[in-house]
Amino acid sequence: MKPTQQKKFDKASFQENVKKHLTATYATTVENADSRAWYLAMGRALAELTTFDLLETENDKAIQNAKSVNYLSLEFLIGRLTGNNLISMGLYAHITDAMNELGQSLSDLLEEERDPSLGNGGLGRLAACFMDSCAAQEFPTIGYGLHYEYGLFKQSFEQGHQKEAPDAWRGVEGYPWEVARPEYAQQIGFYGHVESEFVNGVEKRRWVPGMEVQGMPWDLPIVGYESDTVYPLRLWECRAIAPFSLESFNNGDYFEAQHALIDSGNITKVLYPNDNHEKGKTLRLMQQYFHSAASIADILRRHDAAGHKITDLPKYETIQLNDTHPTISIPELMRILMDERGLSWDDAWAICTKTFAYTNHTLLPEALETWSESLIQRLLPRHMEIIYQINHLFLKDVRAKWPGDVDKQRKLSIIQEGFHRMVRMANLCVVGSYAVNGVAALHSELVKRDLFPEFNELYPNKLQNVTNGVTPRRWLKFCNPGLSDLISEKIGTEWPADLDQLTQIAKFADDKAFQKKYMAVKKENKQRLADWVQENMGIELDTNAIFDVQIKRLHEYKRQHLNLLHILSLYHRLLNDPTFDMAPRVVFFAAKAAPGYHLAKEIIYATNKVAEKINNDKRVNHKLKVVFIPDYRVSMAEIIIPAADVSEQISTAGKEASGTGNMKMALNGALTIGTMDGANVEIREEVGDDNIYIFGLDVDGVEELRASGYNPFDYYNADHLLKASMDLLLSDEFTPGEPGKLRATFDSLLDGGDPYLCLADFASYVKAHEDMDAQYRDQEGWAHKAILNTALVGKFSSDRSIRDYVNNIWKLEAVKR
Ligand code: 26W
Repeated sequence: MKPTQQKKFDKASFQENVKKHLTATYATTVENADSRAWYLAMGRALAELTTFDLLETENDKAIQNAKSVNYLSLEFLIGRLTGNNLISMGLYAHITDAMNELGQSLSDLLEEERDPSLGNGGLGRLAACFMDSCAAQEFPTIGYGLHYEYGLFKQSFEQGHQKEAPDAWRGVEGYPWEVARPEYAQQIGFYGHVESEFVNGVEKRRWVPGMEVQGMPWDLPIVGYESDTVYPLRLWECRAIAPFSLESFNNGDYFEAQHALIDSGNITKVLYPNDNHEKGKTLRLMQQYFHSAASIADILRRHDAAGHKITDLPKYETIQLNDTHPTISIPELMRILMDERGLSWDDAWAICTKTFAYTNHTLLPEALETWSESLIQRLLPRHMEIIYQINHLFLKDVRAKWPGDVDKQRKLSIIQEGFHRMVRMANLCVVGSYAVNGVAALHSELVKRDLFPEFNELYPNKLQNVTNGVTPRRWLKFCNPGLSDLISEKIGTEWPADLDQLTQIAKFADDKAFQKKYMAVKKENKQRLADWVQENMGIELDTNAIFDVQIKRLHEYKRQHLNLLHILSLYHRLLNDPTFDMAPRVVFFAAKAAPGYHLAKEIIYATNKVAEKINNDKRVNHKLKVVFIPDYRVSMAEIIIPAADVSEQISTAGKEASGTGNMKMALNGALTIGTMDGANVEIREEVGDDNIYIFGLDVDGVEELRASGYNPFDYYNADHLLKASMDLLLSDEFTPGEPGKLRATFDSLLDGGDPYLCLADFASYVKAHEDMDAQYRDQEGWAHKAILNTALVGKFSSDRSIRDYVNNIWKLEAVKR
């Protein structure tokens, strides 16, 4: 290992610095400071240490002369930074001690940090794990994102209904880990027109924007695990260019002039809360272009500053597009290369198509982005011209490959014809990138087979797979210190940087003493969660019960309502079948619904109502409880995941691209109940069939059932338990005196056609749960399986994912400092 912050750390000067910040930055005193002020002052003092390394990394000639990856993402769901950075810096124990001497408990101070929730779910959290793994392995990296003023909304429940509130994550004091970089600010244009002139007989086009804003970068430090390398996560904030309108200001029309300021502030005001659903809003396209233009300009600034030739761009920079959200980067780079740098179309295109790579994260049709041609034309007239030209040349290739096949042209065209012409961003990405990848083996196969089969023929080898992963630093070492210590006792302390080493604990799977310790840690983690629930929700839980966990965005395809049907079936059996027995169980949910997703909100409401009744029903509640934890976020996941016995990964086969919560829970020793979907397939390969509970239709089964004409009523009428469970939703059982209040969920499953086949998978899901229940009663057998889950999921470290990107796509090398 390289020298770390540990060696340089000087406790006394650190403590002085904390005290200085208390007074100079936060205007309080050691005597008067509250926990929040202490946390902020400590955060600033720590951030200073990383800023120093950030600048050193930035100025390192070896890094400037190496190839870097630029990870472009509209979302980075980083979670709290303080605890994690302390681990990476190797200073956790030192700071605990230093703060203790100042009369402060580090763990209490860490609780003062608000989560920067700058993402919706899987895609944003993956980007955060990837930054951690790039820095840990010292691959030159910059993350480019947006500095939203408001992150993902805060969720609360009122009489069971989801309520949303704004999330001002920086607080009034600002976020201690961020540093503004005004010297790297950029100007970004919108609207306007295109002019053309002829130079030596060659037409030159030039965009004259009608409005300009400023992109102000804020850097967050991504600290390499136990190394001095710190790479930036650069987040762009949109501001008005001052003086915003000198003319109206001078005319005394102060408020008119302020208008421009208000409008430009809007662009990065708030994160769009839709997950897997595209809405086509103008402001969203403005966010996307603002993000792309600022990031591309910054990449070129660095490239120029290092003294590299523009034609060498692909040698030094690769740009990874996190889904299609930053696609407009492709025509933006073309525009700059041609209109501002004077390159020919062919030279510019050769650079672009060696620089961009694209990751697809979803096959859901409603999530595939298209933008109306007329909107792009108005907002970005020059980019629309470039898109036409890209399409024109691309369709020539299509015609050459499939002469006379008009259907192929229509299907592959970047422009979708129709009354309103639309630009298909995924097609633009595939055409403009040198590599395209899915995020799990099954998903990548479906990308080739169903989404882009013709592209796969046209560009063999462009379509690849990189299976997702999660960072073991945050998702084991930091969030589960008990298990981490137990592992380190047995196999040493190197595993967080080399997760495959966990296989060495497999040999203890039958070691009774180890099993006991392992289960004791699980019990402590369950107690920690139970305490949280008691304190924040007033529900008392028994830690001997099975902790059965489903935590993810609420979406029909993820089938939280199938889980709800299972709960209803248990409730029904407990009340009506005297021969029925079950191990005590607590079913946990945590999930936000997109504010405009009506049915998702109805499912939350139904689950809350069912929970309310069951948790207060003396007849069953020593056996069954249901807890819907509000405001799911990274810091909540850090408490829930280590406490999970059962991990629910129950999407309809073919719908979940990968999942990453499945990996986090298996790593922390939960047994998965899951369908043959996403990365579940690979988790099963790793842990073995005996250590996972697979149920339901697979992709082929789903297809066959649909082809034969799926009718949910057939299942409803044929299965007594299913019918009885569902009918509970129609009665007033959970909404006394008001029958029918939960019928939206019921109706979606019958009259609504059950688009995600919950009823078809119900019986097999119930059976898998019965098998798990039986296994839980044999605690030694359960421990054996849980330990093997921890031991055998090393593959799902995001370090491995990043190495796959590096070796198969980015082709770059680590720079060890
Ligand atoms: C434009 C609206 C929109 C917003 C977000 C469309 C699509 C998205 C994301 C691509 C949705 C998403 O987060 N997908 C998830 O990506 C994870 C990381 O690869 C996967 O593990 C999940 O399976 C996938 O649902």
